[in-house]
Amino acid sequence: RSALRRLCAVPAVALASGFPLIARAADYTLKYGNNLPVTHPLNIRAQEAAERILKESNGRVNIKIFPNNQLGGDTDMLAQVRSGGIDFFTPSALVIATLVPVAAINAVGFAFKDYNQVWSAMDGALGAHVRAAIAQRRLYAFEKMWDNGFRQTTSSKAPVKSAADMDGLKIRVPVSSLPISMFKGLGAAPASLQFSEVYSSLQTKVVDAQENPLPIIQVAKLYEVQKYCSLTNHIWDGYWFIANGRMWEGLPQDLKTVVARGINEAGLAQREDIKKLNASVQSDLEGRGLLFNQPSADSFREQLRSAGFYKEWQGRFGNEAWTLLEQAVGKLA
Ligand code: X2X
Repeated sequence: RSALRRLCAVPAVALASGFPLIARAADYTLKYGNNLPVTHPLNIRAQEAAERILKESNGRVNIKIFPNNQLGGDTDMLAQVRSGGIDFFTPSALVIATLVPVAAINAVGFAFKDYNQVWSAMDGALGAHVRAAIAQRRLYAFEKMWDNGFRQTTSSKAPVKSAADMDGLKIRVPVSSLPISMFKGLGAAPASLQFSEVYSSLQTKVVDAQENPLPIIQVAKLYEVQKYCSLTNHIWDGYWFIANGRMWEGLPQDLKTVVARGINEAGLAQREDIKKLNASVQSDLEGRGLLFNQPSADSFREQLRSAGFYKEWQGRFGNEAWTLLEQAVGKLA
């Protein structure tokens, strides 16, 4: 044992004496898990952020990325970031809402009209309200949310042209109560599944439909197992970049500054990537065989109103959060 320890001590001694050939091990080796393929802009920008942070911290902070559900599905990663098994995670607002219910507020059906409304709300008072609620669970949410996008509906059966076409539709939704309630309100038969299960559940016809932003449909190759894409724009969804609270509190202030700057600025660049992608992704997916249609939002909104969806969720989120949402998007119900 002590011989082993002496052996291990050699590099440290060499380092202390300025031995130039041995790289300094990082003070903080931090694990970041996410649910998306490496080709998604979230992973491309996160990789850049990790490289920048390594450099600007002079090698002291080394963030290792585990993409594509390598560490388990969203439910597992949420548990791991709470326990400290991993240090960072990017849950969608829908996913972190299983722990912090008010986080689903940006996903209220047909609330946001466009990205101007989205970013002014999420970078402003509504986002601050959600971040404070996340902090209550001893998780630190970085200031800038990353973009997932406006969610669209795909199916192997038929296009969704109006709310009536949702009737009985077997559609996968994330593990989260808001989309379950919303799709039930629309008359569909939603099933909660983690993203790690989506491709195979569509392939084996456990479900016929799913809903996700176009960039995800592209990078996860969902066009291989779906035929129709209806541009329903029913939910705007984003990713909160969160850190384990104990890890974050223990990080020295100078490193907090480097890490937060790296992550927040990468998030802003990632928003731009999605914006650019949005201009070309539909024609790419058409080329891969998806058939598109663009239904009007009216019948969906009407159906949700008459099902009492908005009233119910106003009650569940509470008046403070609901007022912040309506200040950003106008009256909803
Ligand atoms: O699970 C999904 O559908 C995804 C990838 O959009 C989320 O992370 C919520």
